[in-house]
Amino acid sequence: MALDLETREQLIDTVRRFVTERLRPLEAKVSEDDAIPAEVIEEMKALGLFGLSIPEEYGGLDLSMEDECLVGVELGRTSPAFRSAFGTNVGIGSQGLVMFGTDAQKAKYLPGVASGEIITSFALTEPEAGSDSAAVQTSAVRDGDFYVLNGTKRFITNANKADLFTVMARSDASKPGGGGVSAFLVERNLPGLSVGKPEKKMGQQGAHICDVIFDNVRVPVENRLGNEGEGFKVAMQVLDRGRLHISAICIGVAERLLADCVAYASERKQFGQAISNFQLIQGMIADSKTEALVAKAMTMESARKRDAGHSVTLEAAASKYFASEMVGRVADRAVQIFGGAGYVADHGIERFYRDVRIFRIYEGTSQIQQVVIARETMKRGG
Ligand code: COS
Repeated sequence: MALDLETREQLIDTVRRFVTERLRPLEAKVSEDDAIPAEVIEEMKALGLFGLSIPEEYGGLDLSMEDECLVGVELGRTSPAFRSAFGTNVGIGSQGLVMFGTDAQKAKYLPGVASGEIITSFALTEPEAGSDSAAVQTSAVRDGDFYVLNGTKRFITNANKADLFTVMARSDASKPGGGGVSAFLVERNLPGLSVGKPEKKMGQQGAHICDVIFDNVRVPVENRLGNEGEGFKVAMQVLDRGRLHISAICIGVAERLLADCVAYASERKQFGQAISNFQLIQGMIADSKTEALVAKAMTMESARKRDAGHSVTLEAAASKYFASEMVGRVADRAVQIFGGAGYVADHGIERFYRDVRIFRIYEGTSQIQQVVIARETMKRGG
């Protein structure tokens, strides 16, 4: 649902203040501790951040894609690990259920998802199915009123905190591609489900990814999401949406880094004057600003197109491709503008440089976005 302008401004203002006053002062601590303080998570719940995209009837804010992206830009102005805490509930962990769930499934889970009482997670990737996500090997064999799941999922965001997984598993072994895959809502406490240790990562400390192992996990038939064999399409449509959300976060990070660069360059003196007076510094600021504006324009336009009911497979891939590559360049220039101060940990610039690297990889690598963009462009004839 699109918010009226006043409510939208109020929401954005509230999120901006929360980010500035509450989250930014904790960036270094969260990175060091590799954890977000429990009281901050509670404040996020109270603000409704876990339910940004969940329909109002289940207790969420039911934001349109455009409004979610505008909020995403605000959330991007701090360490991306904070967003990750509720990012799966807003995006890939909940949207299969929102788009394809039955009324009974929605009534059972969505109120808890919206409030943050239920943490969700999206389990598609496997050791042998990364970019080639239609190649999932986790099996789901029908046994009466249950499916029995066996296999391993890899790099699953928030798996260590999750109560509910959307799992893509092969329910028809005779069909090797996406057509043999079904989606399931799998509760964490089912016997046979275990979660590995969080991986040690390059960046985004405070956000966690783990293996999820299924050892004869019996999932009730009523927890299948959509029809048998529709799981791959569920996953792809969830990702179409998720890619717009990630684009918005990339834009927010770029805007944050630009503000940091401008502040630093105005204050840092060399050759007897602020380095912001030098045109070679200005050139880097101009390039970063221009690219951030381009990413914002295309992401918001794509979000509005999705809100109008159109397919945005191409536009979401193009937005994510451009925005994630863009923020990589912006972070690189930020290190350059800060110089030695950007390379040491004190200003947090090197942390952002590491944090943004994953944006070019998860929810589809840049190369996969190129594949999707090219295919869709050829389908559309240009
Ligand atoms: N929306 C709806 N349906 C879609 C779709 C989309 N965005 N993308 C694909 N499909 C459908 C296709 O229409 C096709 O249906 P039919 O069999 O009825 O024709 C089916 O799904 C198979 O699609 P396709 O042939 O394109 O599958 P491929 O295996 O060739 O390629 C890619 C799929 C590479 C695009 C996909 O695997 C992908 O996005 N990989 C990256 C996965 C990813 O983002 N992983 C990150 C993990 S989650 S953090």
